[in-house]
Amino acid sequence: MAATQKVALVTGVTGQDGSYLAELLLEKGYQVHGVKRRASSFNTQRIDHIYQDKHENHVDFKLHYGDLTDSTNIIRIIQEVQPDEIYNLGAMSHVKVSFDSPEYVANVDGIGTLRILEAVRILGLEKKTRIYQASTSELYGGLAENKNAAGFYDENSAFYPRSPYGVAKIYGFWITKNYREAYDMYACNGILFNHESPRRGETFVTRKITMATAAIALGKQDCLYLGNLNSQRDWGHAKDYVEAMWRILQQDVAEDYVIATGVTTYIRDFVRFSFAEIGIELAFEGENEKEIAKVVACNNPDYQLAIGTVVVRVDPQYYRPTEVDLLLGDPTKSKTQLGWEPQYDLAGLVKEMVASDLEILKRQR
Ligand code: NDP
Ligand code: GDR
Repeated sequence: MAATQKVALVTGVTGQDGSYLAELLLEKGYQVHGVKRRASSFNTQRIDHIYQDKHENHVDFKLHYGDLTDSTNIIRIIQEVQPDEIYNLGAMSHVKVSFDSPEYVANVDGIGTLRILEAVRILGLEKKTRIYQASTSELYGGLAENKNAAGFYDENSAFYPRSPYGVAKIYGFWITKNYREAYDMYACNGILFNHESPRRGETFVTRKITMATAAIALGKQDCLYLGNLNSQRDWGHAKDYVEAMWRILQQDVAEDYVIATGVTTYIRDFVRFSFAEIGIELAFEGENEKEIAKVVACNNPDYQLAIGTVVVRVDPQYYRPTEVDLLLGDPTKSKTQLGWEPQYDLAGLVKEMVASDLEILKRQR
């Protein structure tokens, strides 16, 4: 390792963001250590392309088995790695699933953050190691009265989480801020709004939609069942958002930042945009559980669907006990202070996701 080479530790490296962040840090010349969980089947698909054989002379990407529920393991890894930067991305990140396993999500997403901060303190690395905490727009809970005068959520908006996930993440947010203030640690929250990519987990709504678009086009699926089509999300591209994470840790002063696009879109419209990518025009009709989407035009000779075919239905099993209706973030601070500028818009994101899912499904054929 070169004398000046920076060392980063990434929890959640096998996830969507962890994989893009690891790529970015390697490009920037870092030595990157990732924490992966032991699983009974392979869980490294997103990082296999950057894996380096341990037997090679110079290895910049290393994996460690670990779990955010295990303090001793976290302390040992941090002691061994002596990181300049820790990106705590590991989490049970599915909002709907958090209603089914609320205690687990509190342990991983809430107390897991404390375990990282305490490990750094126990090891006396407070002045060496900078910490990024993956906070989320779910902290705001979509409460209308908490938006700023312009109608956006920003760094000063009040929180009102609406799920066990959001409540666990609010602990992570405050404990990060508290350690910064109490022990003068460089520890920051990135309050990231939804961000997606071809590597998004298949049960999150965008990927579920783009996968189904491809599967329906190729005749592998008849209908896509979704939950609440009326919620609105501020969707960006994960590649842009990991760049913001890195920038947050390169400032002179540790602060918290909102990362968002400033544009919000209905789930229903994401469905429309996704099918439009393969030349299929949809019309929605009906309300609530009875809402459906039908094909009204088919402009692609490769993907012929009969006019009138119902391709989307609502299944209330996907509704959440409490929903976040609308998220819209104000990225002014991150743009001015971090110089962060996203490269993708929603159209580019949808295009890339649909193309990738078509490729994947065609290969499987
Ligand atoms: P993913 O769900 O794709 O990845 C989560 C990662 O955390 C995976 O590597 C997973 O491992 C790991 N993980 C889960 N449980 C544990 C545990 N007990 N100990 C250690 N690691 C664990 O999430 P994203 O990449 O989309 O998100 C990254 C982070 O950013 C998360 O903290 C998420 O809550 C937060 N966030 C995400 C946003 C988004 O829109 N994507 C927006 C705002 C915040 P495995 O692969 O084994 O399951
Ligand atoms: P979210 O993302 O809850 O915002 O959390 P998700 O894609 O799961 O849901 C977005 C919205 O779509 C509605 N929806 C459905 N959602 C899923 N998953 N499946 C469906 O079938 C479906 N139908 C409608 C949901 O009700 C919701 O309103 C994501 C995660 O990445 C979090 O970790 C992160 O913190 C936040 O984004 C910001």
